[in-house]
Amino acid sequence: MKEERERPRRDILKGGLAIGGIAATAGLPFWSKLALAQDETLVPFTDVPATFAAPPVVPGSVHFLDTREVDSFYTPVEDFYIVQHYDQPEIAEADYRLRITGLVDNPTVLTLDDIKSRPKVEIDAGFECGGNRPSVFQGLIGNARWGGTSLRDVLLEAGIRPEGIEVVFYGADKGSETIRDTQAEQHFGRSMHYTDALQPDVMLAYEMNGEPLNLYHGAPLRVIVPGWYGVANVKWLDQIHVQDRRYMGRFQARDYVTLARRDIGGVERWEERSVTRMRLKSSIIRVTRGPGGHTITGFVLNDGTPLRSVEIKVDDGPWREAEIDATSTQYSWKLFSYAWNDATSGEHTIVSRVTDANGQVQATEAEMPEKRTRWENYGQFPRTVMIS
Ligand SMILES: Nc1nc2c(c(=O)[nH]1)N[C@H]1C(S)=C(S)[C@@H](COP(=O)(O)O)O[C@H]1N2
Ligand SMILES: [Mo]
Repeated sequence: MKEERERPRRDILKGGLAIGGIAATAGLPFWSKLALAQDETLVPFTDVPATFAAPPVVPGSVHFLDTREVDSFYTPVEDFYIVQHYDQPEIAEADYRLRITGLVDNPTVLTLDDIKSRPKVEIDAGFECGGNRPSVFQGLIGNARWGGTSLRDVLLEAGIRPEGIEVVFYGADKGSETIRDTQAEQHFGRSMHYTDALQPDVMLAYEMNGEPLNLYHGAPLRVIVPGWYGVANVKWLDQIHVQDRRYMGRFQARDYVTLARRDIGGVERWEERSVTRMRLKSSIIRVTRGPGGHTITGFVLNDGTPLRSVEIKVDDGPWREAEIDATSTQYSWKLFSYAWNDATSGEHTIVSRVTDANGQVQATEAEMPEKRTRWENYGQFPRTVMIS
């Protein structure tokens, strides 16, 4: 628990630059190099069609960001991607209730004030939609500082009974689902094994980058599971239910399910597996040109395992090490930059790969197990740029 609220770093950065008036970026922290200086320009990707544009934030629809424009450690709330599968319910704070039900010793109903009066925690967490992919140039991403309270403490007070193994999170948003010939109204729901739900970093968040959570991101309360794909972060949370068996809702058991060829105890099978922890992934998102040369920037997301390196390859050249933002935290995204000082004019293919502290290396798409669904796209993502 943090005693004092820290301001998001981008605010500090703005203030610092205004007062300091520092001209060069040398000596400044990594993230301050991201904002384009006057003498810097974006180098065009030739793999991005001229017509490509990030959709505006419109009520009820999906939004992804233009990753070429990422220029801060914290994604501004107005740029952060938005995904939901049903409606966007508007919940009056005064009417809000969080029900904790099922196999608990103390079933509870909490108001927003009850939740806010609990000890506050803040955590930097970046995540991507499990459906993030090259066709949107990885725009279903964001990194924010989340403020809220510990889910673990709430669950411990409710007292999960010995037979309670599955913790289900329900959102207030609803839609109609058809299963065979039956139609039923359903609320968005996701579940976790109780050992995952009791991990100390899982939180009930009511703030994003120091502001109250807005409608699009799940006001007034959502789950944040650091290190997991976005789908775990249930928005408009209004019930937590503990049960003694698997939850079978659509977004747990049928959708957000990866179908991939795997070795199952020595037998090769098509395995269906729910999207959970983020897989080790890096991607290049922008190239800039300044007086000193070119800079390649990208991001890394994973489950929180420390990283060993990020490397860049230009055309058929060797892998060369990039610099990882040293101020990144365990569950934030990790931005990286590479000083591409020997760029020659013409079109080039550039790609990144990340290696974690366990020696796991981000593979190429061709090296990965055969996969039949769009979920969990984490192979290397080659980009093409034109150097003038
Ligand atoms: N209640 C509810 N929560 C939800 C969803 C939803 O449809 N309903 N979508 C999930 C998915 S698939 C993602 S990727 C994230 C997106 O969170 P964001 O819109 O704040 O970026 O929310 C998750 N939480
Ligand atoms: Mo998602």
